[in-house]
Amino acid sequence: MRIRSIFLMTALAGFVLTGCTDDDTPEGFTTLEISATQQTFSEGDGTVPVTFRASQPFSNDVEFTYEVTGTAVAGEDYESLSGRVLLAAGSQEVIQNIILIDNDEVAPSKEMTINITGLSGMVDGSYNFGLPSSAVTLTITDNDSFAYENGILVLNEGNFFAGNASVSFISEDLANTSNAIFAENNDMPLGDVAQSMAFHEDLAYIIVNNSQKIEVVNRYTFESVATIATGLLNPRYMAFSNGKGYVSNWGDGADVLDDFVAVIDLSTYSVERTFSVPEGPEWVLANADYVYVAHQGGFGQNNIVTIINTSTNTVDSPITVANRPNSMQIADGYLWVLSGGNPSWTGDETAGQLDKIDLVSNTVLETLEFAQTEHPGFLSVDKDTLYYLMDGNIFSIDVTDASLPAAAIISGVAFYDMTVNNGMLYGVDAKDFASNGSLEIYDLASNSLSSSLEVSVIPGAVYFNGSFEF
Ligand SMILES: [Ca+2]
Ligand SMILES: [Ca+2]
Ligand SMILES: [Ca+2]
Repeated sequence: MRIRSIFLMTALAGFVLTGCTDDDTPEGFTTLEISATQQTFSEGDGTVPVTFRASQPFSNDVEFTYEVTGTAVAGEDYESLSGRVLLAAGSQEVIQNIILIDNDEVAPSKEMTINITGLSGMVDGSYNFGLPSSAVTLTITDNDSFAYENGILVLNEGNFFAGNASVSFISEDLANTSNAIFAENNDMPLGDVAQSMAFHEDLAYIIVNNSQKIEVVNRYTFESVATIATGLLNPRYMAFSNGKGYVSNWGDGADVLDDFVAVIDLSTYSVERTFSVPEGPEWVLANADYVYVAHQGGFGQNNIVTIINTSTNTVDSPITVANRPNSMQIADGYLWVLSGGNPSWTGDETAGQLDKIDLVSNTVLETLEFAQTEHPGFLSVDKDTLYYLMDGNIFSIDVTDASLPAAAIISGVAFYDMTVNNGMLYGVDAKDFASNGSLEIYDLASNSLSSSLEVSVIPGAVYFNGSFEF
């Protein structure tokens, strides 16, 4: 608005001085113009030349006067300017250098508009200044990023009762690994047994199972935002629906009747209510108004997926799958639930199973059964392909396949967890569960190992930030 009113005043002044009504820049007028070589610069570009030009020279030194407006701040985004630049006698042009400041802060793009306000110091005759009043707007883009903005996050469980859970960050080019980024940025340890991590907007929610808490951090800086330490008991996994968090809790592992899902108010970072659910709620997944809770069974066995309707705040009838549902994914517009079946040590060994479930009616559409001694886990998805781990082998199945694959795509891995992301498979190897584990990255185009990186004690889950998010 300000620029426009100056423009209008200049126009009126021009009219009064000359009485001319039919031409923007009639004969005898002097025009003043400002221009830059381009419109957009990075804050790291250094010096940006801006050219001030008069349509005629003057017989003595004169000065352009100008003002700078916009979101860019003098002294922070560019070195302060005097608002005047000398045009030497006989010259028509002068360059004013704008020195951009390359700071370390992550910030949105800034704009600076340089507007000529006049010309002063003419001693030789009078001049009529014509239109238009000239301004140039520069956009200054940021060149900084948060420490963990682009890369891989590995959650390391740590040992039970050792309080040595941690988060590792691996840089975008895989060249640098920082272990313990939570402790590093918050001057306190993460806690005891980090079970899982969930993301909502710019925040990461780290579920620290045996500390009975959730640490909330900025996912790109890992600086603490809040700790949710009340109302949880053996928390496992978290998902988000209708602006709230849903956390599965075993309660007391020995009590089959006290299991629950805690609802987290994301503005106060507190448990606002709970839903009582059957034993052993584990993996949670949100879609539309539903939170699906897979009941692996805690220390026992269970075979259902509980559905919480987050718009009506009710628990709908559960979906029955096979024993020990351990992972869920959405692919091809359906919910896929992988059940491991009961392992042989239970004395009641049962087969694993993959169920395809309609996300609207919440009914099972298709079931693929494994053999009784086959116990798959870690269902992962990449586009229309599902992946799972079984007996140290990785299998893949297309969402349209009518039967389970006979052959593995990768063999002989020792993964404690895995996930697939953008054509790469990320498996974590907990080794001897005492020394540092590793992140093993496989290229799924060739099904071959592409990188192996040391992380920390008992790596149990892999997540992605920024350019790694798909
Ligand atoms: Ca910078
Ligand atoms: Ca910056
Ligand atoms: Ca319980």
